[in-house]
Amino acid sequence: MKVIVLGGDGFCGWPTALHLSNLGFEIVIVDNLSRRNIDNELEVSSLTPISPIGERLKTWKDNTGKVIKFFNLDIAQEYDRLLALILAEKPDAVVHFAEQRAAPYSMKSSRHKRYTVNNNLNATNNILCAIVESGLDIHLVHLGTMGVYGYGTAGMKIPEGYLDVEVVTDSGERIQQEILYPANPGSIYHMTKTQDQLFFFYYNKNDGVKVTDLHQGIVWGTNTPETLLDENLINRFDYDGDYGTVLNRFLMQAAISYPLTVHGTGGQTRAFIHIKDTVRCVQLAIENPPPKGDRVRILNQMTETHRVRDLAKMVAEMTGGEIAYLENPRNEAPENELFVKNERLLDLGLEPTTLSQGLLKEVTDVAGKYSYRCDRNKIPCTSLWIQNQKKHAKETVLK
Ligand code: NAD
Ligand code: USQ
Repeated sequence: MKVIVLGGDGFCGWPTALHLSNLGFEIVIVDNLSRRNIDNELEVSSLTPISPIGERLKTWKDNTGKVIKFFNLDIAQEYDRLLALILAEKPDAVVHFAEQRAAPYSMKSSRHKRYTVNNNLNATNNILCAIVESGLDIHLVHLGTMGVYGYGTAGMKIPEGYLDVEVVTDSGERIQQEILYPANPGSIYHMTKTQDQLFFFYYNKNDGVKVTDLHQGIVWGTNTPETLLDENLINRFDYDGDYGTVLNRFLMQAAISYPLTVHGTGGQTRAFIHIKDTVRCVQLAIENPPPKGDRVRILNQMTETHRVRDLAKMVAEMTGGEIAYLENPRNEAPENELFVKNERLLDLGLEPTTLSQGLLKEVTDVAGKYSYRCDRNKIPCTSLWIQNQKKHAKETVLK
């Protein structure tokens, strides 16, 4: 089976490409290396020393004998090259990771908002257009986010994509309907993911494109068995205030005795999944495509939910670290409950890696080992959600 991995040089895409290659899938990576360029823009580096893509692929071949092809291509801008690649490679599936994925980065300025919208929406539309124009029966597997739902529920479990509703007509008749769960994005980045959903809905309805949308929670951890084969294969570990996600940030902060940066009261509850489970979920999604003619299949790709302050306490107790409760730079509910249905991936065979199994190992094996590479100045979250907060911040700096 041949799979094109769009965004295959990134945090989720790289270990997924190796995992699938190891299983015998024929893999083609497409990436414009924009994530590496954003590191240059922000003047930060992954905590782990990631090798150039050419070095990564050579090391993989040297270690396993398996060849992964690579094309440097901007899927949001270079439609003709994308179409030509699809026609030449004729993949059975395309996995789409290639979007700007950090909420704080998307909120930094108008330029960052516009880049995120242009990049993400054009990327998704282009790949769907190219699949249709190719005339090939390709299964598109997209990495969406739990954030499309917002994080509040009326006490119910968030269903896997679709919500049963009942409407009452003027004549009093009760009609049952199934609708996409109402979108409730919390950042410009999350908004692009809610719009991706409508692209999938439309191209599936109009052109019969087979789509699986994986609504993934926050990914934690770093490595998979494949990325551990050689230091040149190591996965990236983002810890900075824009790209670092909460649990990996806490693990790194604990490793360098930096007070854990809890936003507000830390009452935000979020969904989590280990990177080892991400790659397995993508495999399960590829191996179980929806039948031709079925609607978009949506799976909630998460294994646990946790409150941010509970995570901070867990990490602090494990490592003897301190917690700092900071003013929240984001515009989000200070406290929320979160209940999520995730039976469909479990039914396909996912066996979750839990926090209790992997947390301490991650602190020592990765965060501790590479802590010498950390730039402490890059830890604070400086991207503010509200414009007048920004004005205020500028004035404060000027004083
Ligand atoms: P990442 O930024 O590490 O990887 C994305 C990759 O896509 C990068 O290598 C980047 O260079 C590439 N890319 C971006 N725009 C491109 C374009 N126009 N053309 C070609 N390549 C392009 O992000 P990640 O953490 O690996 O996330 C991958 C996907 O998973 C994203 O869509 C993200 O929304 C989703 N996701 C991530 C997480 C998480 O915690 N990391 C959680 C839920 C969902
Ligand atoms: N937070 C802290 N301290 C920090 C960093 C974050 O308290 O140092 C808080 C944030 O305020 C937020 C929560 O932790 O309430 C999660 O923040 P995050 O940066 O870990 O995650 P988020 O911005 O939601 O984005 C990440 C990925 C994104 C993915 C999303 C899945 O970057 O690509 O879509 O997780 S989900 O959260 O389920 O929508």
